[in-house]
Amino acid sequence: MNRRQFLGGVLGAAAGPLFVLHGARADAARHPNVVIIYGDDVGYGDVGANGATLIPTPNLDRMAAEGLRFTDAHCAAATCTPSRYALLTGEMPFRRKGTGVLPGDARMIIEPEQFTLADVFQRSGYRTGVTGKWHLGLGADRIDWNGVIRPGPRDLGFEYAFILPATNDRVPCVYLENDRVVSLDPGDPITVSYNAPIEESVPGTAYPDGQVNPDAMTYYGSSHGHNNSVINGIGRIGYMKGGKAALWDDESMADVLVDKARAFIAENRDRPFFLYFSSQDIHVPRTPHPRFRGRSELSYRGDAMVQLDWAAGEILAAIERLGLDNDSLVIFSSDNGPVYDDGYQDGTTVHTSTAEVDRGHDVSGVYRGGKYQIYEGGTRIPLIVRWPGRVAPGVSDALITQVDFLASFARMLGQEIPDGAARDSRDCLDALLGEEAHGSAFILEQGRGLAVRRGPWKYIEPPAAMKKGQLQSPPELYNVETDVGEQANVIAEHPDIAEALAALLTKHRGEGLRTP
Ligand SMILES: [Ca+2]
Repeated sequence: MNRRQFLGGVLGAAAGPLFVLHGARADAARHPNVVIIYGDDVGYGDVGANGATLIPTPNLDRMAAEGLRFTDAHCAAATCTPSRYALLTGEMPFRRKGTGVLPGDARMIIEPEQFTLADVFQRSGYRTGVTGKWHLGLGADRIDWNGVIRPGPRDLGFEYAFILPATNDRVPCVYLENDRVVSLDPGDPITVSYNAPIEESVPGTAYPDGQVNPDAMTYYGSSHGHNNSVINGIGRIGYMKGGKAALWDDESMADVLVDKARAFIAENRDRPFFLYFSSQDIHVPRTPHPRFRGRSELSYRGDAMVQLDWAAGEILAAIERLGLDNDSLVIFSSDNGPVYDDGYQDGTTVHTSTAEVDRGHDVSGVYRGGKYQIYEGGTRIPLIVRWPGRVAPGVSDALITQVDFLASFARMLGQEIPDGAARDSRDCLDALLGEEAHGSAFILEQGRGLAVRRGPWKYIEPPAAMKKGQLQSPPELYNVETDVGEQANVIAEHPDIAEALAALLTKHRGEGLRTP
């Protein structure tokens, strides 16, 4: 028994009676299953229920009609790795060095000792699993892709893990199931490099180098930065050798992940489970299965969204088929705001992040900007909560951030958060379940710099200059109720409000948001 298992046992036993769900029916037989269907780079405006008209998302629309749809929900940060770090740890990523977008061979950035969202469930007797994109690093040092790869998700409270190590545009392009590469031929060992091409003398199948041989990128070309090893005709970030039998097939990735999710749900039908279904859709390279091609009017990006909608529908159907509908709280959300061209010539006609609309489709809806940016489009993402018989259908304008999920589910399950852990996670369970309309009094948003939202106001601090001598952008203040598109910086008119919000931001740069 390692330290983690020991702690789990002690804390689990100390938590006392399991069912202390706020307002729950006294005859409730069990904790609800919790499934987070996590889209990747899905914008507020990519979902039909939020206004998309050129991408059909019937399953998500049904989920919204049967559940609670949020209009002011946020991921913690405007890019993948930091946002996912916050979701799982309840800590704002700016507090920890090394939580930027990670290369595919990075060491794990969550320490095994850290308390996680998965721990909340595991310590409450849940079966816990993750299927899909990980992108939080693996291992403690240099990764040997040919052996057992730990620490990993199974050291963070997930019993079962079937993952992409990083992203679908980064090597190695293989699945890991419970700490090992799936279908690896030991005679074709995997080597990964993020610095330079791998030398010929290194054993293992060689793949074309997209910079030397651009014709090898037959699926579609790179528009920027995706031209190292070419796998399945698609240029990737980083170099790999070996592992030919283990390579994933991009176009069947959604099918594979849905199959794993369905199996996990079926295996655990008799006890509460937590599933973090972390889809690769609609991150680049967007490679929807051929049966989804042409289903939207927006080429690969739109079709990948149709595929994600299908995946959400399959998961809901699996839950319904097992008779678990009323026992399952299902969340749909996204890890950060949307992006058009993100490195491939995949039919997206918008190539700059400042343009808002592609062929009549505005990925972030009425909000400004998208992925990477501090404006609302960077972090204001779709959030739907569906729990039939428990969460009344409707629309909520509550201010919500995913960093609060950990404390919210901890309260739902009567779990104590250990001292010093999850220090930015505040309990927003009542808002999540639609029993409270306002949500958090204020939240932080993270892009390159930080912003704070309180009431109608949003203050954006001037980000630190990237280079010496670079022009510092001025601070900004918006009224996001009257100016939802953040067009008019009114800082000159309201210096007092800006000052108060700047002080709030400074205070919480130093201390956690969950002050005792
Ligand atoms: Ca993302």
